[in-house]
Amino acid sequence: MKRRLFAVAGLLAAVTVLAACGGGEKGPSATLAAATPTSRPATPVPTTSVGTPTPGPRGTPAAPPAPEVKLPAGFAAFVVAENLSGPTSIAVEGKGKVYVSELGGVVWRLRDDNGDGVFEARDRFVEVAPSIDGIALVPDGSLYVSHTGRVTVASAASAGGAAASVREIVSGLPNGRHQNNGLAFGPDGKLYLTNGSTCNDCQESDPRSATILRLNPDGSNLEVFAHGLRNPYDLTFTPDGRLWATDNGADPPCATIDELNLIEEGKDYGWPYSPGCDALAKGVKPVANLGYFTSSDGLAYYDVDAFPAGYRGSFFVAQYGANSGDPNIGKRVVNVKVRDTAQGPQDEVTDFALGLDHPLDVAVDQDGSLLVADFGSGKIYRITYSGS
Ligand SMILES: [Ca+2]
Ligand SMILES: [Ca+2]
Ligand SMILES: [Ca+2]
Repeated sequence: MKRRLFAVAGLLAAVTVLAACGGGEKGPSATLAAATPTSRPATPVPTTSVGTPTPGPRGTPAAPPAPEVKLPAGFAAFVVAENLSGPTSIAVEGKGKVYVSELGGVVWRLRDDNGDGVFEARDRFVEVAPSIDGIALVPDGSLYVSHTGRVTVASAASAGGAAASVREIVSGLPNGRHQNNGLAFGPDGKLYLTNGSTCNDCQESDPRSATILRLNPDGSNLEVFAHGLRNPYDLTFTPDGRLWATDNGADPPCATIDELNLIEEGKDYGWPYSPGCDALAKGVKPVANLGYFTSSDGLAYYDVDAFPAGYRGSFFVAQYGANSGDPNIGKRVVNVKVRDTAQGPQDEVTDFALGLDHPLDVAVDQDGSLLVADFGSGKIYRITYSGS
């Protein structure tokens, strides 16, 4: 394990700070955690997602339970894939197939061919230039890959499991301390892409920095959809057509909270926050306060009923954690319930899965279980609910 982590660290050093961000960059030192995350598209966009989850069998995976993961009563976690080198993002295809990206540039297509809930096989689907921080599937089986400054499309897997062809549709996006991360298709058929700031706290010169971008699926007509987002990481549409995104708050000296935001066209989400360092002082206020230095990254909307009723219509957020190493910050998955009121969306954030080692993405699988990509351990966990 350590050896593999060192390998990842070496890779990250090579990729430099371009990868840094989402997360772990919150502390003062440029450690492995600092140079890591940045991630993920998610899930249930009914009109566009191949992997739109539907309720299904709720069997327990044929894997040993993972007691290190602490969950609410009735839930259990299982390791269903491992030995991944810094998994950053998950996209569910369905029928036992899941794509997982590694920071270094490889995307694997994990297969559960015997339907026991464990991915016992994997195909090397495609390799692109590092660092991958988001992937999204479209119904024809093509996979959109977000990696430093670029978006690459890999067409559906051939018989051997590899992508049949690869083409780059976007290049030259501004990047630096952060880069382009998660991506998702909207109900309008457009591609939405997060693009982080080039710095911790500065005035950007390129209007595409610190934004959510919108573009055509072929890469044309790229435009700024929303701005003032320091490092928007993952985003997802809910069935009502609204767009939501996580955003990583600033490091000291202008430390600000991580956020869940409701993203609307043309709106300013407030960053940079100095002078004053108040994330609530200007721009659209966040829907949820996800805490200081948590590196709130991967985002999934839970719209099925395999979990108890209270979870339907809520969000799960993977919190990578602080690069200060403080185990009490992040390193967990939180659940965010959002309720619409006359005063706007009101939130309730609660811990869901503790004991993780730098989780970066979450995705709802076809059977309603929750998959977690744990960057630090190189594992994919499946979280199920049995009620007992
Ligand atoms: Ca995601
Ligand atoms: Ca299996
Ligand atoms: Ca904000």
